[in-house]
Amino acid sequence: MNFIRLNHNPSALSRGITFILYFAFLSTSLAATRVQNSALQVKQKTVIHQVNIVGFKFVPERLEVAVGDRVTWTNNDIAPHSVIISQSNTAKKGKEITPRLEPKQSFSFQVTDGINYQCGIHPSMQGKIIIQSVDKR
Ligand SMILES: [Cu+2]
Repeated sequence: MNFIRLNHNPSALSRGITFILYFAFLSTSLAATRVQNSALQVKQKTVIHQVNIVGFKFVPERLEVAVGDRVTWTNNDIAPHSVIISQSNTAKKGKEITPRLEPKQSFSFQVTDGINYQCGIHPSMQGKIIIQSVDKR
């Protein structure tokens, strides 16, 4: 009797297989989507802009970045320098972005908004970080 009942139920079995195959396909698709998303996040995390400090200048003086990018200042000069927010941003004027950087030292900073900055030791050294629009990337 049991044997007959099993034979009479092939559609339930095939429905089960179909379900398993569908589930396997769905998990694979979801996994692929997750890999793409994490690749995108890694790509966004790795954007680091370099500012060279040389000849009592920030090079480049003007830098376009996206929010979340990093800027690394490296002192390749003979004198110590630092980076502070300049007087044009009254709310954060004088706020330290990097500590005092001796020759060959560098410091990395994650950008949250546009800033005008200057050297904390030599105020005539000026630089600017501008937030670029997302569609320009
Ligand atoms: Cu300086």
